[in-house]
Amino acid sequence: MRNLKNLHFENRKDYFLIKINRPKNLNALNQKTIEELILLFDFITKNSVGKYGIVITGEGDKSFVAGADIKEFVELDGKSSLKFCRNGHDLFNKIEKMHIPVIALVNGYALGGGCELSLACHIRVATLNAKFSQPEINLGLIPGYGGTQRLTQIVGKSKALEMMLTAEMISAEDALDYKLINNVVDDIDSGIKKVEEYISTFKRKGPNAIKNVIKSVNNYFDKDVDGFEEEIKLFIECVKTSDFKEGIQAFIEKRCPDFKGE
Ligand code: DAK
Repeated sequence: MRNLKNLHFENRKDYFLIKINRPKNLNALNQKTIEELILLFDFITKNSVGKYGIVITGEGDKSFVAGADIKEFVELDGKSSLKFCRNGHDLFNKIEKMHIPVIALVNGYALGGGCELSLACHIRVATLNAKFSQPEINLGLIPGYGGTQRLTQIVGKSKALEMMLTAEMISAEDALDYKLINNVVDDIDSGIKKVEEYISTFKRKGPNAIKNVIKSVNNYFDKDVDGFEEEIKLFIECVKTSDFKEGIQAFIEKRCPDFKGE
């Protein structure tokens, strides 16, 4: 993907690395960045052979994403905010539904829309200087990119309400305690090491099973879907793959499976 103004995109061995690249604005998510992310995730969806995950982080050592770009909201009205909401929801739903795992490597502020971006990812690794908050209430708003739903799903009603009603910033260690994140690491270098460990683990699994675990877990939160019934269908889908046969054969032969995604 070329011509990305606000994103740094790297095609690394086994995974894609995306950096939100507006360090002068603490990587605040303006509409242009959201549009670029939508295009990029569409591109990745069609070009992910040989990739086992996507890592999103922020440029610089201070901020993952310090929120939606507040400077764009000066003239916000009902009509424009609907468009903003839809764009953000489209992007974050896309991320949540990706067929390969998406990991947020939170390296500093994850505020408002930044916290919401991390919540849409499947795994969250945070550096010790990370700070999480949903401070929209300070602007007379509520989270507008799915945060009221995903934060509640992830940390439960009490903590979600506390975070959204107080706007307090919480440390990486508190976020771990709340189960908002999966791991805390010292700094960005250990963060990259940690996410690469995840990627190499995912590489050893069957891609169809990975995809169907993500789908099935997402179904739990979809009120229009019977997650149990869907699980049966997704299970049977896995049973029909060559990878399943390979998994069983490898177990019997006491060797590592060689999954091909078929
Ligand atoms: N938007 C725009 N610019 C931002 C920004 C943001 N969210 N956060 C920081 N910046 C800019 C600052 O304005 C400053 O720019 P200059 O003044 O140098 O031009 C530069 O980044 C460096 O920031 P500071 O000088 O403030 O840095 P400090 O270290 O002193 O402070 C800070 C760091 C993170 C504590 C502070 O920058 C801060 O409080 N930032 C704002 C945090 C925040 O409230 N974020 C927004 C959360 S609310 C919607 C959907 C979603 C949302 C809204 C609407 N619709 C669908 C309509 C979501 C809203 C949010 O995300």
